[in-house]
Amino acid sequence: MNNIVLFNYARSTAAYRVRIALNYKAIDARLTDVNLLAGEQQQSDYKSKNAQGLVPALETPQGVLGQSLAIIEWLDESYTEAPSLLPGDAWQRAQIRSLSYAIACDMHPLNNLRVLKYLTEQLGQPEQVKTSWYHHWLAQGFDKIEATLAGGNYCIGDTLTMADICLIPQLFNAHRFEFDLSGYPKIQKIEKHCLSLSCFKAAAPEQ
Ligand SMILES: N[C@@H](CCC(=O)N[C@@H](CS)C(=O)NCC(=O)O)C(=O)O
Repeated sequence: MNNIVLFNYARSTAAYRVRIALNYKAIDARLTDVNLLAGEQQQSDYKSKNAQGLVPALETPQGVLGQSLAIIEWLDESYTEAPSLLPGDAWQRAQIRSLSYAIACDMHPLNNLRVLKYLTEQLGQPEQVKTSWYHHWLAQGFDKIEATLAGGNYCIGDTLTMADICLIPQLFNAHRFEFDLSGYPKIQKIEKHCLSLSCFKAAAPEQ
């Protein structure tokens, strides 16, 4: 399968997830940048492709798909020659989804660009309130994740899964906002290991 295009923004946590998945599955995709700070995600030529007006979106031979976890699962099911990002039996796959959703559905939405902008621009809150909001919700999320981890190199089991793909970009974001991660040794261990892997290195926003 070819003709895959990722609508991407380097510092987008959700797009970073998909870049890691593409690298891990060795899928050749073209990256097209959507400049979030310039508001390109709201412009009609992008919204005609992805009505959700967010990145990432993936152009496939079947159409354009939004939502990073839907994209990752579609890639996983469509490119079966590469190792699965949801390996194991039904219980293990459910655990992978549970952790992935804890990050992507519970943590990330509270701290993304449009929510933070609403706090400062519409509600008139100063930067320190924004930072306090941001750190509060990160701590809530990371506390729960740390408590569920076994202490290995990966979130679930002994191989890379969609859960690690959700965790590492969320940590990138936490570092960006100077969140103190010293109280999370199991999370830090996974981060150190994953960041040594080429699929993570090549997907990093600095790249
Ligand atoms: N649940 C969505 C979240 C997508 C999302 O919030 N993307 C952010 C960047 S990380 C975005 O496009 N923000 C633009 C905006 O808020 O206007 C996913 O996982 O793909």
